[in-house]
Amino acid sequence: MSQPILHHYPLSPFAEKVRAILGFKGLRWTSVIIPMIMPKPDVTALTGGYRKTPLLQVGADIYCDTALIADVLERLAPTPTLYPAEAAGLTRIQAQWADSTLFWTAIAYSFQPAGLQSLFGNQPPEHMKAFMADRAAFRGHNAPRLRVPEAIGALRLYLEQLEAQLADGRPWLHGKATSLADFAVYHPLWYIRRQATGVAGILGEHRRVTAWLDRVEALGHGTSEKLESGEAVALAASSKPVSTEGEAFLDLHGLARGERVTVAPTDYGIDPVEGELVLSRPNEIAVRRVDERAGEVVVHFPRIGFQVQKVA
Ligand SMILES: N[C@@H](CCC(=O)N[C@@H](CS)C(=O)NCC(=O)O)C(=O)O
Repeated sequence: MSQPILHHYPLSPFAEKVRAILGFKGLRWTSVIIPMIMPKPDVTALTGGYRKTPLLQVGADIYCDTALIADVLERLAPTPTLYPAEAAGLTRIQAQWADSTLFWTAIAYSFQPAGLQSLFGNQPPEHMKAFMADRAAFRGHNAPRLRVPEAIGALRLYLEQLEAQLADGRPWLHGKATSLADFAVYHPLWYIRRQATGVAGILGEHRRVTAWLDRVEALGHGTSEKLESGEAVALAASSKPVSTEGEAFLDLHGLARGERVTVAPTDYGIDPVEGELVLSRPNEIAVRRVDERAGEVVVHFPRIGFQVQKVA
């Protein structure tokens, strides 16, 4: 199997979650830097419409959403595992909470005036305007919207709860072994930590949490080499997707393998991807599509958080 390619940009929290998992697993990977806002022509050539960050590409297979990307990296490098026995079940549940509730709380908290200043302070004002307009469209009406006082109140409580989770001196959130929850809880707090002291200071009041954040950061990002996004599209075009023939097919929609469908996130950034449904596992769905530039690709999604619709 070829080296995994991460499509990402430095400031993306969800990308940081994957970079840290790559570091934990000690993997070699290829880094493709993509734009922070639309348009992203090379991303959509690969996905057919999905625009969220990050994406993982392995040849002509494109994996969307970090919940699935974590499982793919686990398949590529089973040890060290993201799912140790002592954390079984709970680690995925805490990760789901962190990727939704904690993430949107951290975003609302970071977008207070002092946070925006430290994120965009040294860039031209048009840049922040374009970013805010892009994200308003991206969020639509479904992403949670907290005002700053509610975000501060919630964040304080969540940090206290995490501090309590670490109170017995355990190094990782679920005990002696690192698990998926460590990476999912880390990335929203990493985003806050990068900001000016006034904003990031809320973390310093929680000593066990900050020591744990240091431990996750110390795992690093593995070893990467750079590639241009156009070259990644060409690489997809010259590769063949992994065959899905003969895989058990879980039918929840009254659909047969090969039917034309759209797959779209149910929360925000809901741009649909159209193709032939070629994979339907309990935890993963995938469509095959043919793109002018990327050729035949299979685009994979986790089941949770996505909806499948038959194309009329
Ligand atoms: N559920 C998705 C969430 C990804 C997400 O919201 N990513 C943000 C960046 S951290 C994003 O896509 N922002 C808009 C963009 O990059 O165009 C995942 O786990 O990958």
